[in-house]
Amino acid sequence: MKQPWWKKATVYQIYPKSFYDTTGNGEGDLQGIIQKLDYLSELGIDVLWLTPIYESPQNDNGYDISDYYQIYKPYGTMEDFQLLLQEAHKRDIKLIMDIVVNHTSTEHPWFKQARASKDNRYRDFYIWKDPSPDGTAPNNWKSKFGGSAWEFDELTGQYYLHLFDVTQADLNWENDQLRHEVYKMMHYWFEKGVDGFRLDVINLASKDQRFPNDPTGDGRKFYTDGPRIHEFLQEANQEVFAKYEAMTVGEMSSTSIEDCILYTNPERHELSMTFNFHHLKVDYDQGDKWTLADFDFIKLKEILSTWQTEMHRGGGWNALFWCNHDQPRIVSRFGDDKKYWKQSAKMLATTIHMMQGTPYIYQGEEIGMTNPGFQQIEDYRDVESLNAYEIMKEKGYSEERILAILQEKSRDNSRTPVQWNNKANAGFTSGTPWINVASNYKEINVENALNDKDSIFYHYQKLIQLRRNYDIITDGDYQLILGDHPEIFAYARNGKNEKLMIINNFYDKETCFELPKEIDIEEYDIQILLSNYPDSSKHMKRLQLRPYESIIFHLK
Ligand code: TEU
Repeated sequence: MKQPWWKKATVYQIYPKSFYDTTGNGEGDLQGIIQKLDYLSELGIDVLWLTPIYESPQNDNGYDISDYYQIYKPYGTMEDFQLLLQEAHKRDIKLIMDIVVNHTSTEHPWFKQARASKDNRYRDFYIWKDPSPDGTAPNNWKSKFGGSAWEFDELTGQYYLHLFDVTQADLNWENDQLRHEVYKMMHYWFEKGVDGFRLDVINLASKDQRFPNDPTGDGRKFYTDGPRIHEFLQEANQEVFAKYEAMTVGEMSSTSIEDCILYTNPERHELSMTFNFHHLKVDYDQGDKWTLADFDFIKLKEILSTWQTEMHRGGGWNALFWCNHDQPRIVSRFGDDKKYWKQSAKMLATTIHMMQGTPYIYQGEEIGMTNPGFQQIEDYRDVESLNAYEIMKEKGYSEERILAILQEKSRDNSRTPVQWNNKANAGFTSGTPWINVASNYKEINVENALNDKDSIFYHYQKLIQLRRNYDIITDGDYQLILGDHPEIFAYARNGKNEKLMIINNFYDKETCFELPKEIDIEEYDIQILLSNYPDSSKHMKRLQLRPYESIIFHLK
């Protein structure tokens, strides 16, 4: 069977607001992306994922859509978009759009209509409920951005559901007409020539219609991977995705492996692949994001390995990633953004890129951008961070403690402008950037990366090439090695007559790797494909690994 094209692809995520500004208004734009396509070509990526560029009041930077058919004006026009698509395709780069259909902005005309009266024909496009008998919200479900998930609307005396911000009202996927409006909109973008979609929190679209109270939780078990979600995705696939050679990646919040196998096994005709976030919760204390904790390295290995093995077994497909616009920068998080900045950024890249799945690089990751370390609340822009700030204040946390938590956890950590060069505003804009540039831009920037043959950029470039040249990266079995080792993340990828061994030191001190006896390497020739030190040893049986040392061996 012919393999779908996206199995050997590497995706690059663009957060347009922070990518490159050509107008001087302080926000990036579509022309800015066009101007940087040659740079992205040089990196070697196959697909661009654009986070939402539609008309939006931007309360959640575009994840609150008020018109699915228009481009957000500060980003440019539909002509700019068409040109971007054309220029990307010219360079053999595909483009996928971010589709947000769990909710719309409350500024969307559907919601404005729905809100107007109980018998409006759009009323049922959203989720409205009467107050509880005691006058409070219909149930205790919580918004992911803090507080209740229900908002009372005076005019009609009912509450509407919002799993995110109060300006992001959840759509009612039980309504056939709504679903068909969604499919119609998806066709519109495919007809324009896009190559697929990233579907925002799509596994939250089907709610338990009893809307029960959740005495021991926040409600998520009643809408995560909900009762009809697989049916809805099969319908979307049949109505839309199957008609194009589309790549679809579902963003799955708090999902399970069992469900992700169902979402992505090709026989099910749902999606191409899924994002899950379990490996990025290993630095949460008691499951709470707004805490400071070291990351649990053993757990990290366990989670990533289980997803590797189980998805493979079940015929599913993983999206591989460390970074996106919701996550702090990985080099600041599981690496060392000071002394071993370069080594640790490369090590982290190798660890994730040699797994089975489709890897994603988030803008700036390829040059080792770090968290900005903002010092005051005024520097933050993100609705989630600003809400969390208020909630922590109410809990009585000191200003100092809150700022320390935000410095590690805020989504704004990844949203600072791409650092292009060492000039004003890192060359991102000639105006005032919508969010401050990280102060290390004089050292960490694209220009420096391109001028340094040993840069993180060229390491990513090589990883992308390796994936293209070695089928075993796409097809091989995954095997965790020395799972209990407190410093080393090692795994093998096993093919028919060959093997890859990926050996990574996750810490800033030397450690020793000893090859377990049961792994027989005698019959193979050993070659190093990539390492982050110039002189790594080929003596795989016993390796003295330097801080953050990372080596890919090919055995044939
Ligand atoms: O994120 C969904 C999501 O649940 C998270 O990754 C979220 O940022 C996290 O739970 C907060 O702690 C998606 C988008 O990626 C995000 O930017 C949007 O804000 C969100 O959906 C709502 O559309």
